[in-house]
Amino acid sequence: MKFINHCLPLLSLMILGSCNVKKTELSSSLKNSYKNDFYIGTALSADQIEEKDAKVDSLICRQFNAITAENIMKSMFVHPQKDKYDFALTDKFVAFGEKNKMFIHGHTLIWHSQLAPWMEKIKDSTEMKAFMNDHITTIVSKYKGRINSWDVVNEALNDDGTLRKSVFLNTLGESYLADAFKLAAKADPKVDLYYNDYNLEDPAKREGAINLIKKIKAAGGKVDGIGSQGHWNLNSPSLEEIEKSILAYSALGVKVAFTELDITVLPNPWDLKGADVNQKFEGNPKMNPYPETLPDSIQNKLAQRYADIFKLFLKHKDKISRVTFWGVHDGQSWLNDWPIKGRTNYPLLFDTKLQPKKAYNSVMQLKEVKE
Ligand code: 9MR
Repeated sequence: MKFINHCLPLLSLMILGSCNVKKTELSSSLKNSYKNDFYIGTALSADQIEEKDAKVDSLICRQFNAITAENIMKSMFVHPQKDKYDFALTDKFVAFGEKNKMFIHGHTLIWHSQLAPWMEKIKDSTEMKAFMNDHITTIVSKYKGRINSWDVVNEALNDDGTLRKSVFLNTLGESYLADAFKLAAKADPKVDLYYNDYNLEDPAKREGAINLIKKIKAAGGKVDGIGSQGHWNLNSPSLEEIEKSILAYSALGVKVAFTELDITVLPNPWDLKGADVNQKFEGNPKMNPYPETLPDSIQNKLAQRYADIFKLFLKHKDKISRVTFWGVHDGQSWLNDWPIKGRTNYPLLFDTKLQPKKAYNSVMQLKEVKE
């Protein structure tokens, strides 16, 4: 009898074919603790989508109930040639989410970066319109009813709130924004459509984003949410600005998601007066102060920062649909290579050995105290 009881959860998981996570482990997890508040997501690398490492796989399934593809859905990978799409990995990504009953977010349809070389050559409006039409319609239709939300347009704004002079703006003018949202809604009328960007807590960019959403809506586009990326640091943006942004975006009648959350603990070369941001920083130990381990003092600061942020998120949980971390663990973070290559950063809740950090405990404790 004992044996049967012990094995049942595992057996049922094996039958379902989802990740190998014991029920006892599930009870103490981010996704479980926050299940009544908002989705807790993570960005997956190609290897993680392919389930190459069983330990990482089990951590993903245990802790997260929403997924975003960190790179493989970007246009250069999914649409490498004009008449050729490559859905091999995107199919696996969607299957992974379905198998594990996760919320599946598509990132991203219209973005000036990581374009395929053939797209960068598009110079006139007729060709660009044809590209947008084909790209959005093909991808969104393919996953209709299976992908739960899309970043339709990514990073269309400059930091001062004006429109970025991207290849899309240059060829099509402002109308490309509403058109992108219309095309996506036509391909899947039920899927949630987001505008996604970084620095959306800065007052000037916030104003720009508010105007952008209003304009898209006025032109007949369906916008369901704003994705604030949340590539933050230990001191900024301030909680006040984050809160103002949640309130301002939600007042537009859209959902607010934090879509790429991570917190750098390393010095930023742009804060150095007169510094030239280039290779010169490489190999400079001052810019990579914690190559082996993170000192307790900074570990504690990171934990406090995450606690403050999640406390605020919980205060506004009625407005927040999802909080997604940009990666599963510190070892995979893009922040190890940006803005300087080859540093050691500590921006997430799990360390390179997949162990929960103090920051994980502080995020979990917020729920334990209350319940
Ligand atoms: O994390 C992604 C990194 O692996 C890629 O090299 C990079 C290419 O531009 O994109 C990173 O993800 C970005 C995301 O798609 C959009 N917002 C900013 C993210 C960090 O650069």
